[in-house]
Amino acid sequence: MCGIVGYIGSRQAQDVLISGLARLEYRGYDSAGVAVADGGQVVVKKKAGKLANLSGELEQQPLPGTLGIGHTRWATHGLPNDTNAHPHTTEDGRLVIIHNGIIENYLSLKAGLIERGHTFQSETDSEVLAHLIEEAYAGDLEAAVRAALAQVRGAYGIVVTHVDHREIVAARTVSPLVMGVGEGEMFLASDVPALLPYTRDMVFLHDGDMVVLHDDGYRITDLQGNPQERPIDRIDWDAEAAEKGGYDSYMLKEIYEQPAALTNTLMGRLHDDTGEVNLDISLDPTAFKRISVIACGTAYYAGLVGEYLIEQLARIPVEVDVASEYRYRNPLVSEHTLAIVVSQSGETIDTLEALREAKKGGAKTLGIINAKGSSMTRELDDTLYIHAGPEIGVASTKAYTSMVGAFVLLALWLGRARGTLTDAQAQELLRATRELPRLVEEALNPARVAEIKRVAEKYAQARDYLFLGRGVNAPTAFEGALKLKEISYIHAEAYAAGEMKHGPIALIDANLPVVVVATESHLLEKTISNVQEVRARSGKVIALLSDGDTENAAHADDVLYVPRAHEMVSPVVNAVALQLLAYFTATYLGKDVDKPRNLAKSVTVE
Ligand code: HGA
Repeated sequence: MCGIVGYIGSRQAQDVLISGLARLEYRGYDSAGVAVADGGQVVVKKKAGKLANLSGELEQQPLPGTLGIGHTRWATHGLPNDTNAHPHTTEDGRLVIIHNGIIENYLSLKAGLIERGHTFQSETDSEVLAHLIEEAYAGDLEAAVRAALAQVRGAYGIVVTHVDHREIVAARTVSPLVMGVGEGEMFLASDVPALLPYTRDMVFLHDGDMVVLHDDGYRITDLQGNPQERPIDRIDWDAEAAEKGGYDSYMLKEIYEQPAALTNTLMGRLHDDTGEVNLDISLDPTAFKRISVIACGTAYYAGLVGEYLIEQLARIPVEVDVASEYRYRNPLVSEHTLAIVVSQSGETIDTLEALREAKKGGAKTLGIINAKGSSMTRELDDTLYIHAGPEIGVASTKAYTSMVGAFVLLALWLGRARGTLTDAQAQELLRATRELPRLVEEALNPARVAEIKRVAEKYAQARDYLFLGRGVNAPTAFEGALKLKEISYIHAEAYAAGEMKHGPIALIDANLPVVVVATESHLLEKTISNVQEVRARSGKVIALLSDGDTENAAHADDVLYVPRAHEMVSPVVNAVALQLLAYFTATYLGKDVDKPRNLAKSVTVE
């Protein structure tokens, strides 16, 4: 999290910083700040709250200068106020830093610095970096940054400038940094969309890289000063795609992008004539005995769908772990384990560290990931990219359905390779999978969307919600509840429907809307029995039913019809209706769906 932008060249730096930060605001919006260098001075302007607070002031009083650094913050240490906003400076204001990450030993470093006469302005961990660099500075900024970083433990993407140098020095450990290469100008950012309007030539810095940027070039070394070669990748993302494109919010745009995102996930990978799936990965599908899926948040729920699919179709034991638990529970891993990490950004620190834990135990590793060139992709044996395109809305939508799509492909691939699926079964499932983009398109048709909006508004004043689902759609219920919580702040619980009677049934009364995923499935009758149990306690049933199921509609207060899909792929189609339910509830309540409170995307702190 935290958005970082740096610029050196001939443009007005302020313009590049503000436009870049606007594209990164999903990474944090507790405060925003810039520092712009002009001749012999660096001027800092920073403000608590969203970027608009700062950009409004800068419009009135622009900061001239062609070198600058900027930051949007998701606070970890210190309140989200003006003082704790980045950039941070030394006492004399001559050296300026921005930082993404956490300096874990900052308290002891700070105590030492105070003893040696430094005064601190903020409560952040980040400020120690400014003072440490100043202490090590003897005319060579790069050397001073290197010496300071040798003293810190933790995660950082750090960008530094000094009044006496026309250069920017940056370094990363764990937190991401990408460099944009222009003609006579250079850029830095924590993510690609910030730079797309200026350049498509990007260098993804690796863990432990340091870079010095000048107007006409750059030099990469490791933290010890040894030169490093990194390729320049040409990014084919459309800058338009990273913007809202006419929708009210990124989230809504991304919901509507799902047919295209799924097409990209599946493209070139399905061969229905032979029943084969081509994933272009080198993994030996017969070389392991069990699978550990490791992820956080929405990606974790995609992993739960994956567990069901892989166990059903490929008959391999799968367990799914929350990454922050996995990494500290001394997991049982061997060379017969395949660890699958799932992450939109490929930067989620909990998942990255869990991946390292799995590798230590000898596991083979595979990632289901969206962002190319991200940290995880460099440490994995194989990556199955979901190709969903940039996801800016903090609450994941298209990345979720594409992750589930990727698990369908993986389960089929494993099932074929391990002989658990016949040609006929594989062909049927491949056909069903190929249908997904069309079915999701159909799930988004205006009449259905209007009905979801009506139901969302009808129950928008509810204090709590309950979501239920069974089998492969139990995780659909979990993800539906998470989406509602994230963006509308309504308390929502989710349970496997059969589990309701073992506890949560006590919550049911006439004020509780209960969303039941009851689409076509071998468990449908059992799910309908659970619906009856809710009705018997006066709960309000909102049923997700397959098109044409008028019989079961009679048991529900409200029905959201979704296109009929093969049970194994139905979580993709069903998720869309629940995304829209959350979306319309939140917008009706006046919430900012793209920047829900307390949340940020691409969580690079523990
Ligand atoms: N620890 C710093 C930076 C926080 C961060 O990177 N968030 O994602 C702070 O609290 O300002």
